Amino acid sequence: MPISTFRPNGFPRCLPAGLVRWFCSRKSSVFILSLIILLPLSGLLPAHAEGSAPVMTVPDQQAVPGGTVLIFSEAENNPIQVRDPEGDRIRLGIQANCGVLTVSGTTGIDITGRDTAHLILSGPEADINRELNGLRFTPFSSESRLCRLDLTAEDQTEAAGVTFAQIHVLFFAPGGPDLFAEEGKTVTLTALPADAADIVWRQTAGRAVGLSDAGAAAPTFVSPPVNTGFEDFSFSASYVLENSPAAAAVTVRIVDNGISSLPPDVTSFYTSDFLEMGIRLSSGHLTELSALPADTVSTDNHRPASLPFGLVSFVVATPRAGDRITVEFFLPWAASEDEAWYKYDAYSGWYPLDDAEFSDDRTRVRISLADGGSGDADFAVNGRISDPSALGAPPENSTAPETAPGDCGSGDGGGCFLGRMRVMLEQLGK
Ligand SMILES: [Ca+2]
Ligand SMILES: [Ca+2]
Ligand SMILES: [Ca+2]
Repeated sequence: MPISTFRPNGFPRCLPAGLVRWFCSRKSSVFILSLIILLPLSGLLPAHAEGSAPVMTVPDQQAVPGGTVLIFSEAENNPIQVRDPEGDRIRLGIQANCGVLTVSGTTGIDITGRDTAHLILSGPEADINRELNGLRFTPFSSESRLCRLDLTAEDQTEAAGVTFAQIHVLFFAPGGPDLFAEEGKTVTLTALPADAADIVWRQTAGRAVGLSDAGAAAPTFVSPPVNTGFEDFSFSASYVLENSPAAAAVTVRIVDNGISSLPPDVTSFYTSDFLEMGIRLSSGHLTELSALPADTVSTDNHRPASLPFGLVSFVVATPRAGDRITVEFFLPWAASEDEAWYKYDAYSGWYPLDDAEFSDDRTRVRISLADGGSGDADFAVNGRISDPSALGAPPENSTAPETAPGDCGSGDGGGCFLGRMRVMLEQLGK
């Protein structure tokens, strides 16, 4: 599973106090043009012709002390690069929502907006990449906040469309809390030594959040909705180490992810293509949440023709073992009439959830899941529901899967369920 907390650039992998272990999530990603994204803009963009649009490679989320200049470069291990498949001239735009951008200008290519929030570079691919290697981003203030860089790349020679990418930059106030995380992400509290025993975690400040397991060495929670810059959440743990009582404390600062259009009780997050989505539970609490790229599961077995928002994977702690809950997803845009909510498992392949309920405008969808029942990927009555699923369009020229979910048969002693779980978790990289 991608880990979604941040290790600030230049910080040691473990803080001196040993309270928190920082993780970095997966490295550079390539964000390919989405025709669906372009549809609303079709009147503004040139028609697709021969040739291909440029492709960008951007670093994963960045976390740096507020007020410092963030440099994107190969030396800093966070370069931004762009490539056109035909080697055509490129026009690259970068827009920042909370600071200014500049490049050295040594290549002599066309540059507009130096030292502003909207920088545009036009020229040959090699020169643009030379300018990007050392791109400087200076935030307006030293506050803790999440900033966004929106990138667009166009082929200047061919009318081949536009590629989009986005980089999140988490600026944090120096001397602040132990851990920073973005709203709508899985946060792991890793304050304790490996041989700690008799652990009891409790929350000491901030709005109440639910930990995955108050007796675990490294419990998780999903950062709740924040629409006011940031909020702090503090936790303490008592434990026994080598027969002696010990204690630890962690404060986590959750920073607004920039999504404020959803109701206040909806946990918002970005899909793997940076589309805005939300999730709300009828009861229980989220302890893990990940938005995964659509190709995380590559199997073709009844695969939907498209998975426009990628996969959403989450774990819910239910109030009681065996509980049934309703999970409501808030979609980036209205689902079309033929799209359905799909689940995947390695035995049945992809299958639509027949009881998924869409709102009248099809911008929301509700699914019902039971701990230990159909739709719970851990197949156990254990107070946790684990669910990877996605919005999808029906596969072309395909019949429905013959094996319905949860139909392993009553006499298989659980081996079928365990096999399904094992293969599916392997495929999801858990
Ligand atoms: Ca091209
Ligand atoms: Ca927000
Ligand atoms: Ca379960």
